[in-house]
Amino acid sequence: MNPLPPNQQQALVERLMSACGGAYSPETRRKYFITGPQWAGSYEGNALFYAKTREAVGFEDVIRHYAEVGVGYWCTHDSDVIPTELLGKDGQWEIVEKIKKTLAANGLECSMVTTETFWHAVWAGSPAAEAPETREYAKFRVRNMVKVGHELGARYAVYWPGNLGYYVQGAIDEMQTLKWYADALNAACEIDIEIAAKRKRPTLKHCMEAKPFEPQAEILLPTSDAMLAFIGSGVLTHPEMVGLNPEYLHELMWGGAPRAALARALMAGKLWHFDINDGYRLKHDVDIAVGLVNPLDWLNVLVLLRSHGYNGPFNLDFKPPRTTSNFGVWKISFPTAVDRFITLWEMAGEVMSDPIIKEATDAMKAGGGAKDPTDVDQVVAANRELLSLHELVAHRIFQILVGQNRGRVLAG
Ligand code: GLT
Ligand code: MN
Ligand code: MN
Repeated sequence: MNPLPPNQQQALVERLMSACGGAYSPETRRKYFITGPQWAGSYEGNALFYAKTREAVGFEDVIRHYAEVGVGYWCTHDSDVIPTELLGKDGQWEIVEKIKKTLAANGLECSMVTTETFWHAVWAGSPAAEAPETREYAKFRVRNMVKVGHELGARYAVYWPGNLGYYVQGAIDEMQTLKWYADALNAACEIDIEIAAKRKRPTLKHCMEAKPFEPQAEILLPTSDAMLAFIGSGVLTHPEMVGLNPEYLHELMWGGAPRAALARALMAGKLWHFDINDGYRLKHDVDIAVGLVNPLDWLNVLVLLRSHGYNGPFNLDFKPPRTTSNFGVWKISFPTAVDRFITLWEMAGEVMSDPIIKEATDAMKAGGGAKDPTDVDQVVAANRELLSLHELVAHRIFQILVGQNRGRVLAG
């Protein structure tokens, strides 16, 4: 093949994307509660060991591109769109007005707002640092974001505690730090109750997000389960207003089963928001797009969520790879992530109504009819053949994933 000059490369990308086929229309994509973060669309490809590979894009472009792709909802950190120095000042409200106009012009809604409490130098000692002024500043930031959230029409607020942890041991008292962190969440909930009453809107759903390894060496609330314990520990003044935003990869990173973590959150009635992406166990936060690493597990995740009526947002919290250009972010990264999600969601419906899986599951639930359940040999014998169906169900789900249930046959 001859080298392809740069001015012909976008055409190639477009031709190969359309050759892929299988794309949903923007109208179809908008029917799902899929949300697009400002920080994902504007990610410039930089990280600890990486320079930027893409140009900066502002919220006007990000929102317009999401609209073109068919992502109907947008979310943001405060400092993604408002310079830190302007937060809470008049200049903030001018920007918020522009955001409202841009959302309306593109037919998007703001689903969620989140407070950045990890990036700026002020958070070096965490949002629950020793100095009272740092903690007052943290309260100011979360309260301010609740106000902005109501103004933008958001229904959710997310909190990733970021630096809540330590590098060196003994420098912080874990109990004290957790109580101080609770003070910030309490401040957010209390102002939310006031604003919601004035505006005759429901209060926001305040969702905590855990990440096990970064950015501190040791993390005080590393998993969704740790956060459930924190919510139920008595330190929150409004625990009923606080739930979870688990991220698929963050549960996988510590070696957990994301499905089981989600099930525990569902059992607690706290699965309110869900960051969708993919990656590898026991590695850093690679934020790969949904379904590119673990499609079979993702299919099963969506069976679980569909079976138990999850109706919150699916937030595209992935990072378009730094090998992808600004053009590729909107031509490849977002449309393909959305389409894999929709495909897996619809496939989950196939799993749920598949007659083979249904019959196998019903048979296992009915059991073998042992007359005496205190007779261990009888119980084992009664289920011996039925339990082979576990493996058959797993195989059937694989067949659904690759289309064999619809007659796709390879070779032979
Ligand atoms: C940060 C983190 C994400 C969180 C964001 C929400 S911040 O990018 O890595 O997983 O969802 O604050
Ligand atoms: Mn996330
Ligand atoms: Mn992540």
